[in-house]
Amino acid sequence: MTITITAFERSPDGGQGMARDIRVRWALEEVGQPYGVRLLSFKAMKEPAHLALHPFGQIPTYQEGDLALFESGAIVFHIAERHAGLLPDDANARARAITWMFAALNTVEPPIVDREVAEYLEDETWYEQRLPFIDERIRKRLGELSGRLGNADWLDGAFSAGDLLMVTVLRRLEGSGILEEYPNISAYVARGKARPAYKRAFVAQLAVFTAAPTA
Ligand code: GTB
Repeated sequence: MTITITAFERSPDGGQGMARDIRVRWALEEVGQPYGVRLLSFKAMKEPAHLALHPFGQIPTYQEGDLALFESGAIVFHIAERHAGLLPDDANARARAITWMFAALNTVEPPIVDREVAEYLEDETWYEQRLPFIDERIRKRLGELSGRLGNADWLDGAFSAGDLLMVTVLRRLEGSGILEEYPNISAYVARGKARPAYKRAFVAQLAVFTAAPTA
């Protein structure tokens, strides 16, 4: 069955992997599933046709036959459940990998998103005052994550959907200088980005913005 996802027609980062369709693209590449992409303008995302798919008028969405999903974490989970390669077979190892998916989205991502909201959407003076407190919360989480990761390649045994989400969450800190304070986390993110499936996903997202316009 054909899989279609949605992504930004224009992204503020110009397709550098920050928009969350990168998670879905990466998961589909890891499991070897072809997919199509429907690009949306910011206006189209808020129109009834898209709101029927995504109640909050955002990307990414995922359609496969009569199944329509939204929320990048739920979509990655769905892909991981339906195809081999992103979740272990052993029931306990699988439960732990799913736990890391939730940890990435519910525990590590919130203070990182807070930083972006403060930087791009809030008053400048307010941002300068808040930044040290936000960064302290981020460093607390990264310190804990770094301690757990130690010298391991991945969070719990083989690469899983938990790592996929965690790497995309951590990537959001690139350019802040914070990741570099944790060499094992920086190496972990680099390992994720070095995976052939990630590279294919990245190139595909970037191509939306670099492809020559059609006449
Ligand atoms: N919880 C949802 C999920 O995980 O799917 C969040 C989805 C979401 O935030 N979507 C954003 C969106 O559609 C795009 S990813 N925003 C439009 C809107 O809300 O109106 C967030 C994002 C986009 C681009 C950059 N960038 O260019 O740097 C960074 C983050």
